[in-house]
Amino acid sequence: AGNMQLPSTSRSYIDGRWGDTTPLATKKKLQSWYQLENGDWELVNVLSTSADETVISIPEGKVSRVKGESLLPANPDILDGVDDLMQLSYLNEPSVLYNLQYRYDRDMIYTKAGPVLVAINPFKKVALYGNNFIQAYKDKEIDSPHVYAITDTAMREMIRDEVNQSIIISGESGAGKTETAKIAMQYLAALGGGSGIENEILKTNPILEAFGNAKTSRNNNSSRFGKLIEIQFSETGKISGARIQTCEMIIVLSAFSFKNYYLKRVVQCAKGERSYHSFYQLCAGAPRSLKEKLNLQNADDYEYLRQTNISIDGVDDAEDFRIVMEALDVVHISKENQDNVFAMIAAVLWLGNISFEMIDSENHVKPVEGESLSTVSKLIGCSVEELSLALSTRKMRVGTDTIVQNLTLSQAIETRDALAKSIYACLFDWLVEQINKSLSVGKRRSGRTISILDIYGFESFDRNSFEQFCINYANERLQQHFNRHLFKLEQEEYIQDGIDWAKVDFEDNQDCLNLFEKKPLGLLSLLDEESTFPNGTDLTFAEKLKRHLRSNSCFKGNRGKAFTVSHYAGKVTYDTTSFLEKNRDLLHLDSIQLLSSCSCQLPKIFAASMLNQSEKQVTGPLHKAGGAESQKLSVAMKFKGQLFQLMQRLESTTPHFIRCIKPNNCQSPGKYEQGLVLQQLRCCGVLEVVRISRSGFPTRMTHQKFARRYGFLLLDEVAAQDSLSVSVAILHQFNILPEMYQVGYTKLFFRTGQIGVLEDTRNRTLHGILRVQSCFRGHQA
Ligand code: AOV
Ligand code: MG
Repeated sequence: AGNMQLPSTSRSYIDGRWGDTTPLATKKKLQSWYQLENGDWELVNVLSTSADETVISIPEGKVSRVKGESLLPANPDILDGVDDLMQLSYLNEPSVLYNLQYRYDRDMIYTKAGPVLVAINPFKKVALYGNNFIQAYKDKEIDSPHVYAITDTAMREMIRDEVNQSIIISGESGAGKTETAKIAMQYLAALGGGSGIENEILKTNPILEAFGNAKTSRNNNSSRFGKLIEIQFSETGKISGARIQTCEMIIVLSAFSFKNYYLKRVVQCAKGERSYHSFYQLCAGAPRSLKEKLNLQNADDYEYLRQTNISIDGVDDAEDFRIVMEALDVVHISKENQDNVFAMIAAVLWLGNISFEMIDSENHVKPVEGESLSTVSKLIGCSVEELSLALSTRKMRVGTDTIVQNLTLSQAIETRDALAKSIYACLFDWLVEQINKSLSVGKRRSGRTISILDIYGFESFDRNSFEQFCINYANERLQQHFNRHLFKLEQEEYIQDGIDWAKVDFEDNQDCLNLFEKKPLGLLSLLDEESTFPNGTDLTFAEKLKRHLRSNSCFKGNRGKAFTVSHYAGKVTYDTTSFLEKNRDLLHLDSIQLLSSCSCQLPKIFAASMLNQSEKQVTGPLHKAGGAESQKLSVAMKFKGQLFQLMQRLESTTPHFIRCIKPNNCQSPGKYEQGLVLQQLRCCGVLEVVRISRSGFPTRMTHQKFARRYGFLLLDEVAAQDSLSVSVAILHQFNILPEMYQVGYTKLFFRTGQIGVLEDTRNRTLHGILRVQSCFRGHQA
């Protein structure tokens, strides 16, 4: 069979060009990278090299003598700004950094790293989007890396392989994930357009952002929830590519909201941050009639909001409110329901203004009667007395008796804030549910889907709490998904198919995941156990961890209440302060009962969903002796459950990865900080991916599929009709170079880019055939 590659051929695909760490002294290259004291790399000219020193000239003309090892080879000028890092001859860190910066300086914010798209946040408008670009990417007139391009690939693969796709977007806070997700949605909306649903899909963004985003110190529009948007397409013909316009789109949103702890910002904000946009938008933008109906004041009249700056530079909350209202119309949220939503926001704000007064010498309190109390009761639909009672007492069951206990000031404030947070949390979930209902009304649930995941990236701060603990755990799982997909599966598949492939080591983070998930001695189990102990404290929790997890290599106990986890992206030290409280997520039963007795519709729905949740998890907290609190599933366990569901959904898809990079910490355009970028590239495994992808065969197809797909392009009859022979004949006819592919037992393996040539020919030929057929039909008629 000619020059067919036999599976047993022994070759090393890691060519000599991986000389990243080869000391320069052994090379003849004239330009190299020299690391400055601040850690940045600079391009220098090499004047001479000898066995123990190298003479270089730095751009300002200074000449230095340095050790050969301190230099790394630079790529030739001709490779400046290549659009796939895989094309670089030298893949050392400075070369990658330089290439990305070269492009970034020219507003080319997207670069491929093998199969992964790297996106660097421009922090300004760049002329890369809109209908002309969408059309150009669709018609393949442009092939430079872009969110549009990767989305187009997902679309084509969905149709070609009949497999669901996912676009997984990750990166640090402020790196551009949410914007990137919107750009991908824009592309899908444009391609799947026609039915009007595409506009509805896009309008979900301003709504979700109003209710789920807030200003943080790192991002003025930071998403405080993760979201998975599943867009459904109707069945399409088997012929790929052409007819995607007819696709019907249905959106299924899953918002992974971080209930309790992120909701803290409803009632309390840190310096330089703000609560959720929706509060400020309502105060600034509500029309007069709505203002009167809700007894709305200015934002700085509300205790929950006045703790920090009310406005954000360059943001017009009143205008944004109009956009949200319009969007609510577009996604068919009725005017009545819109008013209900606004009433709930106002109720939360007014709750914060309720203050308390002493009623006895034992520190017991009751709410001060007045505007705040009466407005809240009106907004949720209960009497002032009922509200007052719910905020100042707690019913306890002792045996068969119920006793009423008065609350102290701190208990009352905690009860009030917990109620505010739960109302807001329920409101967000309810809204997502309404949007989902409205967007999938009467639509078929068959066909394939593309899911877009926009989820908080790895976080490591000076002080890390329960929030970071959960977020980083989620990222650990996603990283495993990424690793598995790109490295493990790849390698296993080569081996399984008899392809000889130099083994490549890759980071496996299973140990760290075990640290979190192992039962009964893992971080999550131990946290839950301690949360249920009445005497458990943050300190006893920390001590427990140190006692049981000492032997795990990813764990280190620190002094006092802290512990350190070695994550794939680096070490993070967590402070256990408030861990137990945040994990318990208690809401007083009295508050739920209050909501369920309200005459307004939403509070009743919220109460039902809270009860539903708690009853499912713990049998009858209502009937337990002394059970005055509704014990829900712990936050960490709920989070783990959601995460597993998410991973399960992703497992069955072909993933496409976009890694967003933040070039500076000041949200300003044009500033590219090498150190910051490098750290992120390392965190998300981009460098590793390039190395592995280039040395392997990322594209693969079964013999059958290959023969079926391209067989009709064969010019000569093939003697044997089995798919292997047909495949080999195709490879020959198209002169695919032997080093560009391998033939396995069941599959063909190709190096990056090879299958594109065949696909183009196939598409051109198919279009030719279709044109001939339609001419022929026209002729007949
Ligand atoms: P994030 O989603 O990754 O952070 P965003 O998508 O909100 O980050 O981006 C932060 C800001 O960067 C946006 O508000 C824009 O001003 C700017 N930006 C991002 N991408 C682009 C782009 N392609 N073109 C122009 N500006 C852009 V967080 O949600 O905080 O993790 O929780
Ligand atoms: Mg975001």
